[in-house]
Amino acid sequence: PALALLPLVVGQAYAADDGLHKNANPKAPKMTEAEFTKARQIYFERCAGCHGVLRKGATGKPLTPDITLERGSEYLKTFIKYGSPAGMPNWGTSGDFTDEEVDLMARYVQQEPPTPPEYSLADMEKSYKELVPVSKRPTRKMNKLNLDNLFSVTLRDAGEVALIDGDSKKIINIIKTGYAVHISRMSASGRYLFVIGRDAKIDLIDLWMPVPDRVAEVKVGLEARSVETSKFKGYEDKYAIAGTYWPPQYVIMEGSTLKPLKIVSTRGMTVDGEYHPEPRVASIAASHYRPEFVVNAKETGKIMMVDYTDLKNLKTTTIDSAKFLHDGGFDSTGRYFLVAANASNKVAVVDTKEDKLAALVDVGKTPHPGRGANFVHPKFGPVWATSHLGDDTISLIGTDPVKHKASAWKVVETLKGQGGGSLFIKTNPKSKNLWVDTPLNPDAKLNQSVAVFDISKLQSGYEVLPIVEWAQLKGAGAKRVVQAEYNQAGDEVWFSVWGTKDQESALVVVDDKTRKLKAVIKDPKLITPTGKFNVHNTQHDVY
Ligand code: DHE
Repeated sequence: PALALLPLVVGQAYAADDGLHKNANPKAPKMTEAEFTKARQIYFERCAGCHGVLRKGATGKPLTPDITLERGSEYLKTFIKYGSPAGMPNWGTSGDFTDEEVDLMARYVQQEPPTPPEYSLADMEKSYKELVPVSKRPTRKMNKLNLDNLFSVTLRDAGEVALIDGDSKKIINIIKTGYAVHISRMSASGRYLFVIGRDAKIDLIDLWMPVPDRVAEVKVGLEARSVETSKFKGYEDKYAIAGTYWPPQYVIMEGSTLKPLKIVSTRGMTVDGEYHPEPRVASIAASHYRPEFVVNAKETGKIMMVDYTDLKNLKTTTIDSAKFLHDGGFDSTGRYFLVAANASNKVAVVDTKEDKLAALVDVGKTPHPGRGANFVHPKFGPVWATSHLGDDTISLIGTDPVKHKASAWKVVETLKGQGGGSLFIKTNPKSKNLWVDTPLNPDAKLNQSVAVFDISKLQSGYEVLPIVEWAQLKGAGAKRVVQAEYNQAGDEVWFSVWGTKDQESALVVVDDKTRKLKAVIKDPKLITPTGKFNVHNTQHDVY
């Protein structure tokens, strides 16, 4: 009927009123209900992560109609199509969005944001499935794999993970998971692998099976990014925790089955004393010093130390830090957790032994460390490093308050990298190299290569390795190098060459000592690889 005839292009008048999205804001550009539904899905898949479901902004700018209507469609379209060096992806020129989709999204963000439904413990219980009950699982390792050197690789747009044997570089299994899996985490024992999709579906994979595969699943919300498992002595493999972006809450589950046990909402006041309806759960880490999870609420800047010894009488120490908490990792001793408060341009340091804020450190623009990189600086002793989305710098923060007190929790040195748009930085205790990617830089030369510094002569600058060129891929479209991960021995570093869904992608393995190409892993099934998690390094927080 009328709806089917409505054009999907800009500027054209709509023939009839029926089929149009009824917006609370009469100034918003018109769109049909079908367009609104499509845009809402694209927004969820591509935009909500940075800008928030309610579009109040965090890593990305706020996109509420009071702001977007003022900017107007043309400005928004340019921004969406070409991106910005400060981290907005170039959705149009990368080939991810067509011109029609760019136009659609420019109009969508001028409408009032729809509020998604809540998600209860009962909803979780309905989705929960123990695919292989504990009683039917192996009682010892049933395969000959060197599990410590196994890699779990996110196949982003396929909704899968690939398990790859780090020794032979062979794919062991490709497992259907939630939509666009975000991270993989290991249980304390190294047996269970947990993966979480953007759609908040968690899959539990048992690495002891003859061919490692899924044994349980649960959906814990509508949108999520983080999952972790209990690691304190006596609680190994006992609990898992997942944080959701929507609804803003976290859930504690039984580690061996994913049975949901306890939900806690994160709605509340920001560190500035303002109510926030959507404090999304960003990174979560398991404390090594106490039976606690470190739960970082993005928009409020609150770090919750959640004690899991008694779920009925839950004790939580809430630490005020800075707004827009995102990703982070431990220092080399495992005592301090350093987390980027990205849009505040700060790194918060939590002492997990004392449950106190150790420091708030000013760094460059929009820090984005992944889990960061720990190494011993020739002059300042142990440091933890982050690169930035918003500028080309790398901040090195001193982490040893005992033997290097004057340097502790200060930026002791700032390095200049290739450019902004960096997401991940990595080294290994056995390496002299510090690797910095720039996948979100709009310049293809920068997003297709990585910079590598020699830790013993940081001031001599960096070498650029043309990772995408080395992969020798067929086909057009964006190809970004993303996230370095080491093998167990610390002598190989793996990169993803992240192409579009319909084009060839690859993993590129570099010899860490010589910085020369060691292997390219290609397979038609390796669709859009992004994050890679080596079992040993993930289990023991080695980075
Ligand atoms: Fe991530 C970690 C959120 C986009 C790949 N990402 C994280 C963490 C959070 C997060 C909160 C920390 C989890 C933890 O440690 O518990 N990421 C978000 C977003 O909100 C954002 C900005 C937008 C979105 O829509 O999701 C986003 N992330 C991306 C990507 O586009 C990346 C590059 C590709 C992909 O697969 O989606 C991506 N994020 C990763 C990876 C990690 C990660 C690989 C883990 C890094 C590590 O070494 O631990």
